[in-house]
Amino acid sequence: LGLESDLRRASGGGEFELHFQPKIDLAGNRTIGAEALIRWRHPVRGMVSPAEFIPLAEETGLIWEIGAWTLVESCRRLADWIQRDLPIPSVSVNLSPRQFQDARLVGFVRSVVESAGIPAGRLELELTEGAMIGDIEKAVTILNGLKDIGVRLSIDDFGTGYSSLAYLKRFPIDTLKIDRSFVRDIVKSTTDPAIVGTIVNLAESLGFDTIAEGVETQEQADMLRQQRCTRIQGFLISRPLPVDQFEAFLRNSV
Ligand code: G
Ligand code: G
Ligand code: NA
Ligand code: MN
Repeated sequence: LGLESDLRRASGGGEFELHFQPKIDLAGNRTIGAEALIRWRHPVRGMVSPAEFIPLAEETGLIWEIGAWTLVESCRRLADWIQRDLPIPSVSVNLSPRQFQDARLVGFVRSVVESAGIPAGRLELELTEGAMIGDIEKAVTILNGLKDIGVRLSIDDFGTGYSSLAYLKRFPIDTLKIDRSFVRDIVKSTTDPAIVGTIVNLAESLGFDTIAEGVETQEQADMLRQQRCTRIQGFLISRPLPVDQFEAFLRNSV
């Protein structure tokens, strides 16, 4: 309960910050984007993980305000990096299910992109399959509304949810993010390389890109490459970094 009232106070934004985790393409060894991940510097508890407070924010409805802050701040950062010529093609922002289903979403994303003055195609939104189950027609309508703005869309944690192939082909998305559970054991598993290969083939057939998340070792990266997944994100490349360290990463990577 204490955490809930603290979160209510923090939701204005003063105690939050964003860290950025690079996404790279092994093919050209280039940074293709970064995922914005929220951090809460609680005045007493110290750093509180989003794994702890995002579910609470969803339950209490505070997720709208927090998500709004994340989106505005991410776009503001991207605008600044573009203006300063830092080599960062895109920034992605996580949307939780309740944000996705909020009637204000499409209009809000449009206005934030316009205010920030960024090309819409350089913003990506990451959604989980869970956000889109239930009313599929409604989900498709929202996704089309977002696509009309020009933002890119990805399905996060792909392979752990419920999206059937019949639904997947109707989603106007760009990228499948292969869940880290398939990456974790890919070196030793007798099944996971085939699962990853199948997701890559499926994505190709449907016209989507793939990226693997949670890549921690070079061996995992090699196995992913064998399955024709060349885009990766994970501790092997970098942990999520505070802004100044992320900027240093970008400068060192060119
Ligand atoms: O950064 P970390 O791995 O600790 O994130 C834990 C969880 O919190 C992940 O599932 C991640 O997607 C989620 N998360 C991080 N930042 C945000 C955010 O800004 N909005 C939402 N909705 N989820 C986030
Ligand atoms: O749910 P989502 O995919 O958005 O989760 C992002 C979370 O994954 C962040 O909390 C981030 O810190 C974490 N993460 C990023 N890279 C790695 C990795 O290589 N290994 C592990 N275990 N977690 C990672
Ligand atoms: Na994500
Ligand atoms: Mn994920």
